[in-house]
Amino acid sequence: MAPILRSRRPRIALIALGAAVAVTAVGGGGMVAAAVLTEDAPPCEACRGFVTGQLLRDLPSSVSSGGSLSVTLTPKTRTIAIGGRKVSSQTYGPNLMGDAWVVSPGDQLNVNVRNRLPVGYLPAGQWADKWFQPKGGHTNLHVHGMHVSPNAPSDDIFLDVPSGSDYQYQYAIPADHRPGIYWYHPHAHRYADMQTFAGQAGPIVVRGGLDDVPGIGNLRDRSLFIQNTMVVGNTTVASQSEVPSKRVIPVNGQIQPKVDIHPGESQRLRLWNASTERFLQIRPTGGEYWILARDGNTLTHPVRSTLLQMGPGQRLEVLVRAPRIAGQYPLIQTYFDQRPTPFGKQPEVKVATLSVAGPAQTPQPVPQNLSVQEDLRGASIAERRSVTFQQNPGIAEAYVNGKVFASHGRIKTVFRMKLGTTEEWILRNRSPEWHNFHIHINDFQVVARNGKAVTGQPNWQDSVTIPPKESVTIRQRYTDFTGRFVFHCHVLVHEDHGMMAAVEVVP
Ligand SMILES: [Cu+2]
Repeated sequence: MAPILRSRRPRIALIALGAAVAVTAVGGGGMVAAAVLTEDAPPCEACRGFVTGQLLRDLPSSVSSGGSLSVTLTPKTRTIAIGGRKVSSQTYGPNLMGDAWVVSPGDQLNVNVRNRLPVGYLPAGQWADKWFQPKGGHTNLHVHGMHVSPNAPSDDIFLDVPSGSDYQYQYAIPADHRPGIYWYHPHAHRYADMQTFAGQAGPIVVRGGLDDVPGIGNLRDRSLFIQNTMVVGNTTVASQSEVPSKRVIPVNGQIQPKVDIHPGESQRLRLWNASTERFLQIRPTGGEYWILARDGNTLTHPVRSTLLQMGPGQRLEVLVRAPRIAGQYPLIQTYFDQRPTPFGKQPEVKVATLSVAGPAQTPQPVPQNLSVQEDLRGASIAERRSVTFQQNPGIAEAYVNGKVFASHGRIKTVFRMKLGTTEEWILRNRSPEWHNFHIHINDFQVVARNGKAVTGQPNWQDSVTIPPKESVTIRQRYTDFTGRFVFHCHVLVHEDHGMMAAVEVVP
């Protein structure tokens, strides 16, 4: 997505220790300046009342063994800690995010969802309009980005798990599943936004891929599960109830944590944008960054980047090489103008800090060959289709090709794609606001933007940002699974207001 950068930049001051910056030789020919950096990070109005600046904690995880992983999720109201503050919210467990599930290709993943959400619950500030009638604590589960069957008891998001009931999901992960990072969250229509915003979300890691690349697999790896939420008093409130400057961007349930790293050290960062609506454009203020994978697709070659961009739902794996000078280097979410309302203006804010300290390490080369990717740019196209995202903010409706999802309770299947074929879709944003197209089960390759061909290495992802009035062309091949699933905007409040459509892969 195109960066929207405002002119204001934090000031970086080099403070020499003593009269001059002392330069010291380190092992292997690296040089390190014995100095500290300070950074003028933008103030964070929403961070007041939270503990900030703690060391990033590791994610609690559940790890498969012997070819299977069985876990239980119990969504309910409980008291959790966000940034050191005790808060009431509807979560899967004692943290703002659920445990990370670590699995391998070929594993069986079983998830017992025990829905204990309160019936008739609406978070403070949630509009009780026709979209959010307090009819009951409905939920279900989606494994975002995973290539698994869309049919129950696998990734069927049409399924309803009402409050008080249990459901056993069973996901057979194919033996050739792409290694990488994915996530899980509820997908019950009209409830996805409020439940995900409250903390019902968690990471999934499929082993392999980059783990086996020399120069990457041996690095210290860090997970940053980035969410958005808002606290008033001692409870989380609805996503739409206040302006963005009052919302926080928790990372692993912490506020503005520190990622500790040695001068010159390389680390592998796994980044999730598990927020319900934030378009992240994170600008590091120190170190060098290379994108290694996007949405569970390992790139063929790493791509050097000065801005880490992820629409809501997207993930990046990144190699960071720390600066050789010790200091605090904020990772800053740049100003973002998401839509033409006061709710759409999102201020610049620090998300985390790269905290560089300790003995210097000799910088290591970045591996250049990461994977082999399929390229659909030469494929024969069985069908061409058009998807248009539109809105009518006046009546809080959002549309795919002029229709709201489940109009009058009826779910219409808009496209039927033939198993094994390749299709090309043009995705258009006809509204003044950003959207993020996401489709379940099969990833796609972005082949053009605004009609201009995308060149270079194949660009595979499961979600793509579409700026206002722009278009994106994708190609997708339907493999392994028949059945019905959905595509939608991953700004979850748009999905809940109708910007979703059902499709089916047929034999
Ligand atoms: Cu949208």
